[in-house]
Amino acid sequence: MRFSFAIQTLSSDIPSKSIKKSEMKIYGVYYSQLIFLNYVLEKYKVIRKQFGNIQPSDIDYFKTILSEDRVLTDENDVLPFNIDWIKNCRGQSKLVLKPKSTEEVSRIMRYCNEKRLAVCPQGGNTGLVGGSVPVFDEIVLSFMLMNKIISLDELSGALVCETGCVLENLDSYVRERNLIMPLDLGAKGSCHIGGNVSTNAGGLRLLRYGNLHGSVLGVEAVKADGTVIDCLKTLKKDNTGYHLKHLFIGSEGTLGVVTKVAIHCPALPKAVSLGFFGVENFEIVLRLYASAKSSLGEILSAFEMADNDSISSTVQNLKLPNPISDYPFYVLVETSGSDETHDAEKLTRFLDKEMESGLIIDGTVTSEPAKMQTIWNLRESIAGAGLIDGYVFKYDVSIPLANYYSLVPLLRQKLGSKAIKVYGYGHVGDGNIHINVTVPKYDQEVCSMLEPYIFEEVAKLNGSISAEHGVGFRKPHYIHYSKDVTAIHLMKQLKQLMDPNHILNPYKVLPELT
Ligand code: FAD
Ligand code: 2HG
Ligand code: ZN
Repeated sequence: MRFSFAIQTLSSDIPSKSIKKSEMKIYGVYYSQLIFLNYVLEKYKVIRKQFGNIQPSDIDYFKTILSEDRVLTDENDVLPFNIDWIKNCRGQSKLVLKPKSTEEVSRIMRYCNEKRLAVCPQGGNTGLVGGSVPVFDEIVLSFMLMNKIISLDELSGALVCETGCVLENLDSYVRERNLIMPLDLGAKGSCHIGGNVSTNAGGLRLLRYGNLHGSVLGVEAVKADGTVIDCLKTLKKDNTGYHLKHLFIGSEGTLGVVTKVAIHCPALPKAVSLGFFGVENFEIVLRLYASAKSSLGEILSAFEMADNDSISSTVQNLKLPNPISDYPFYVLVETSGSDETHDAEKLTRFLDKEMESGLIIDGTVTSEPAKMQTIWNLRESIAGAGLIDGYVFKYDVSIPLANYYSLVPLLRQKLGSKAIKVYGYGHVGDGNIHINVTVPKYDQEVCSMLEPYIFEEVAKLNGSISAEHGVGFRKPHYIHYSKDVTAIHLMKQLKQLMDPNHILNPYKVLPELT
């Protein structure tokens, strides 16, 4: 089992009512240090739309649907739901609702639609593009209490569960029954399956099991007007008309609220081995990928890379061990199969061959769970390590492999001493690189040097400005770098059809709707 990145849960950090604001901590950071987040609206120059304002009578109505303890209005209780994981976005919501059933979600949505009250659906709040937190006073609809497993067909692997189940809990549950979840990510200890579906999360197993458009068998969702859409099938094949479930996969809470998920869980691999290698340059990373695909074939389950700054920052900032010495680039290769001796031998043969060829300078191969965990933990912790430096500009792009790493040196040159570090790491097997730029604190000048420059460069290279984290609040005005005007128009028409009052997750995904 891999470690989770140590993300504090929302509830553990919620301050008690008696505590002074200056002493309050959100995600382990003092409130006073979060004051800069007040500037989020100024930073992004967004204007509140003509939604209704929450009245005391609305709160009273919600209390008739939910028990009183599931209607949060106290400023201290609501604050953590307003702040995103990278502390870039801070909303101003005054109300958090915690439904326990689809019926409650439906009644809430019907009422909000009638009153034109805007809603921000929130899962584990680990999203990295500001989509999970309100911008103004949208009502936060939190799914943390919708966390029941409904059924598991151990033969077909079809798992049906409520939207707020934490990914890691689901993985532990199905592992006990010789299955695994088809996705895995560093945020697994906190993210919800509904959040994963709503973002079409990728992660570390995508190379092997494909993306959620393939693994999700069905969803139940609630439309903006409260209508429950039942597409909760567990069949692998069902060609009766339009595949509506896909509308909810990756639409980031703008087309509907996902309330239940049916997902296909593959068989638990009997043998897993992991290699961690040091190499001289990025060209070699690509040559190793080609070689791994051909030598390891069907047992290759992950091929990840990280540059030196990614690993050294993580080692230094989080005091984690690096099992090998210092190298310009690192490659992580995982195999998953059914025969331990055969699979480990294959990986060792690959290592021997490529050490002899000179592509790999140093490396370690292991099948020991504790050692594999140490290596995965190092890789998964890169995302959070940069936050220790102050603030991180995060870009999540896919670029055809020949130019996969090309933006990192370009950005280093462009930013010079304005950045503490610029580093690149990611899912080579999926053509997805994460570029992180760390600075002491959020800086508008650095932001303007990065955006839209980075998106222009990605477009020139025929890439996508978001490979897995989505568009959220941070990128709607850049979506045209990856979507043609006709596609954006159709997306707007779909939004109009599904949510005519635009109350669901406003200011997110789509550029200005009017
Ligand atoms: P949230 O952050 O709460 O919400 C994300 C979006 O989905 C928001 O727009 C929200 O409105 C919407 N939403 C949430 N629940 C629902 C619902 N039930 N119905 C409708 N809309 C909803 N992402 C990857 O793809 N791959 C990775 O490898 C990866 N690694 C990560 C590692 C770390 C350490 C962190 C912090 C994040 C990582 N992420 C990764 C990003 C993030 O974890 C994923 O996007 C995840 O799927 C979000 O799930 P969540 O439950 O936290 O959703
Ligand atoms: C990962 O692959 C995540 O580690 C997070 O997608 C990437 O934080 C990031 O930039
Ligand atoms: Zn990723």
